[in-house]
Amino acid sequence: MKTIPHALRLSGTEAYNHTADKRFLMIGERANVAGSPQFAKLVRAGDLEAAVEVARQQIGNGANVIDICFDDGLIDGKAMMSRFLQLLQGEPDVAKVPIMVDSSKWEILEEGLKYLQGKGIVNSISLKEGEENFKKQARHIMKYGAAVVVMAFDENGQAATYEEKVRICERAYRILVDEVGFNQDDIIFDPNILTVATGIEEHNNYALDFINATRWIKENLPGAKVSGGVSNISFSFRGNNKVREAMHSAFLYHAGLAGMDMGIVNAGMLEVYDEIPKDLLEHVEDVLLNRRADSTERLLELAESYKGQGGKKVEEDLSWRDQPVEKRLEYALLKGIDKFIDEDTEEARVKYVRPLKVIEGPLMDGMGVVGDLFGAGKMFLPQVVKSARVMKKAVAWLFPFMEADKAEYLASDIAELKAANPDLTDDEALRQAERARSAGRFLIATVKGDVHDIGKNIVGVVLACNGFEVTDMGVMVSCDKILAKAKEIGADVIGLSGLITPSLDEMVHVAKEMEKGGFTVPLLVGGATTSAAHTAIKIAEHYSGPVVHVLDASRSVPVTTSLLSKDQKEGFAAENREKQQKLRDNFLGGPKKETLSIEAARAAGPKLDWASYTPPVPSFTGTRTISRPSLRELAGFIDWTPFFHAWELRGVWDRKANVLKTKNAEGAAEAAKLHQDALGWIDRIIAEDRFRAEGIYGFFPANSTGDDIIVWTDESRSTERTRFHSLRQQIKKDSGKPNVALSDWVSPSGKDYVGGFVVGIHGAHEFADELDQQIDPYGSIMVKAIADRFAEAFAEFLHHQARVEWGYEKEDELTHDQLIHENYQGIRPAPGYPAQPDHTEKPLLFDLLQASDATGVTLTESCAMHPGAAVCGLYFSHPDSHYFAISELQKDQIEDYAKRKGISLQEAEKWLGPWLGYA
Ligand code: B12
Repeated sequence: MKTIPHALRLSGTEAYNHTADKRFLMIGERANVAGSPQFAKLVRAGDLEAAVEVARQQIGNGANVIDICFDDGLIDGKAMMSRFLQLLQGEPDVAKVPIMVDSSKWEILEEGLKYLQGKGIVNSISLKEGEENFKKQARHIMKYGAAVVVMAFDENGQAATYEEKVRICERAYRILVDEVGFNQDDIIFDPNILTVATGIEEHNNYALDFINATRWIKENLPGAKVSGGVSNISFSFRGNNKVREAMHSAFLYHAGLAGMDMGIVNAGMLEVYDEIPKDLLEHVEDVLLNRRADSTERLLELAESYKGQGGKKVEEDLSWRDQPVEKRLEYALLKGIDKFIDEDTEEARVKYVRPLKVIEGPLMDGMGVVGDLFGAGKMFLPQVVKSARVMKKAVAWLFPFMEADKAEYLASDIAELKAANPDLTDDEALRQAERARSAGRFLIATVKGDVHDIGKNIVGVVLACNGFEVTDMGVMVSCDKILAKAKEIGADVIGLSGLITPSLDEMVHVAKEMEKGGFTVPLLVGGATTSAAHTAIKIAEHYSGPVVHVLDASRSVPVTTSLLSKDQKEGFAAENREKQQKLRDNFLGGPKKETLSIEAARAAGPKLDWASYTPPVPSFTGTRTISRPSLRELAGFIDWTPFFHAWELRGVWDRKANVLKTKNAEGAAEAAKLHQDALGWIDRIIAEDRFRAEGIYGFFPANSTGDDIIVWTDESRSTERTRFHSLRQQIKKDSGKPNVALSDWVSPSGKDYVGGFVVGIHGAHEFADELDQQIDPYGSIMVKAIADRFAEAFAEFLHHQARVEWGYEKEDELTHDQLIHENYQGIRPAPGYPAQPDHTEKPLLFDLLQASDATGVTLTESCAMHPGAAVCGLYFSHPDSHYFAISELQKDQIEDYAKRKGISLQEAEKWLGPWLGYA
């Protein structure tokens, strides 16, 4: 009898046998919405013919198998899989090759199996949800006769190390072969190719772990094949194709020697192994094979010389290394170079004998230069934060030496103090000695109920750069914790930060408690929602020490320096008090804007012709959850301008030219660098799966009644499900423009609807914490700033989707630019924004959408959202709807509003404090 040799046997309409004589099996990666934005766009636009063309091109480029994936929050993956596979069957030159149906959702894979012609591959299943599920799925695949990709994942997560990979693959193999009866030739393992050279030590062995696991699988699990997504390996070098291509080829070379059979590969990004320049190959292999402790740094350094140089190497200018150590430290601080910082700091330590002298001497001198240049607008915040990283690293190097030294110098300082004042206790002398050695102790925290910290973190870094000892207590810190800590460390200044209005009340509370507790140290107030006026009128009067509002990080240094300087302190505090008195006088006695009674304001509202208006009807009512949409896709919706503002680079980002439009040419150059860096971070975030985007949106039958919006349980519009409340402008207008409220744009009696949404980006805080531990304040701030951009981008992307579902916008009608600049019909006002400043409308929205269960986004007691990178709001479709601002609210409206909401007047006044037009 003839025996058929073992091989992975696949087919489309034609057979493809991956026999031993065949080389690497190439899986085309471009017909995958997760990996190819172009393919995703075509599919979403319903242009399936062009999408089929993408598959066809893959075959032309040498792919043996086509990977097809529709995992995208906005695509009905199941329906699209069947439709697309059926379409492919009608294209003989495409249908001839085997197909890999790819999804993380079982129901999509199941659907794909029904429509696979010939013998394809299912990508993938795993032990993630336990053995029973795994077996059930494997049996189902076997029934259809397909091969299977098994990811090295189990109930505890993804296999990263060699041991985990081997253990999980062996376990899966034994179940498949021994218990399920799966053909061993049809089993393909994907032991996870993970990114190397990330700067995190645990990642250094990732490539070698994959290669070794491959070898083990091929030697110990008969018939099994090994596959993987190759481009993951090189994500750290995004933007540097020369290095990436070299990494892919070298990786495939070594993984191939170990027995790797196939991979998802972009054939256009492969260098011929033998043609990789020798020094590059050596550095790349050092990284991949983890041959040296400093291989990442060395490759990063070499990579610089291949950037945009068409592969040609340029010599790095190291002439600054010939200067004396003080100048080298200054140069490193100015340029943010940490490559030589340990050796230079050590040299200085030996030279200066005492470690503290190095800090007080060359390091502080260097930071002084940085501070001066920053103050003069010649250095930009991103550069300063990079300098801070170098400073922190130098201090970390000195720390163990300082600990040893501290006891000694303090003892001599204490002796001196006691000689001058024999009555001092030991404790007091120690405290004074420690304090004398610090420029000042600054305690900073984001107040209770608030989760925002980018602004606070920037202030902390900038103050630390200027020699202050900063203790950062993090976010959501209660008043008693702040005050206890201030006492414990002997804080010289307390700084409070807050982004949303409810935080203002918490700041008032802290001021009152400071007064009660007998504090005298200055209180600094900052954050987007704070203002000089509010600080003067509401906070300062409760505390007799100086209370100063600080606009931004640059100003935090001179303010703190003045407040801690013996000579300037009194003068500065007196001037501040005077300014605050003027603000109070203006508020109480200054000219008031003319306002209308709430009745008159309503009468001056817009007159819409509801009788001849037919509201658009959304394609569904109720909610839809969008779980983990592609971050690549969301990145296309990022509005970069606020990102630069967070880094104190003012201007407007031009998306087409990729430049910050600003009069300051140096600022524009810095912004361009920062943007490149941010793109690199986005790649890393995606490659390492750091962020998880979760969102929900929905539409509901609704009608207005006065200034309220009733949301009905169903189309019968008889039972109220919930009610949103809006506030009306009360300032008298001479322009003839109406006094608007959000409810004006919902029909009082027609078949109208409102929508709502909540989106959040999880994972940024955790990643930033990790970076903080690695002494990377730049990375930490960067990651949070990017998460905020993704939250906004997600909100924009979802609003676009909502308008399409609502039927008054087409999928491709507007460009990304138009979307970002809000050139569309309808609005998405967020509770807290100027059109409805009351944050307590958020719990109503969350309840209506059941948003916390669906997205993991929760509300704090101050109605801030957790995680911080989150946005929520309502959708209005009316063509006249627009954004506006509420101010000078009068007591008659607040009384009416409180009644409508079923809360007390005081409660309403508390939440709307800054918008009240009466004292
Ligand atoms: C970007 C942005 C966001 C980002 C997050 C920003 C962040 N992480 O800080 C995202 C998109 C996630 C967001 C969401 C929301 N936002 Co918002 N957002 C902004 C925006 C446009 C810029 C804020 C910013 O990042 N600035 C850059 C940073 C670096 O500046 P900063 O925080 O102000 O800090 C600087 C200074 O204030 C100062 N500083 C800060 N703290 C301290 C502390 C001390 C001691 C000192 C000395 C100095 C200091 O120095 C810092 C560095 O220079 C502002 C509008 C504006 N122009 O300010 C609205 C704004 C802050 N947002 C607002 C609102 C309402 C919201 C939402 C509630 C909307 C919603 N319903 O979804 C949510 C709330 C999110 C949550 N988790 O609860 C309101 C807040 C006002 C209010 N009524 O409460 C604002 C003012 C917009 C507005 N005009 O109404 N927002």
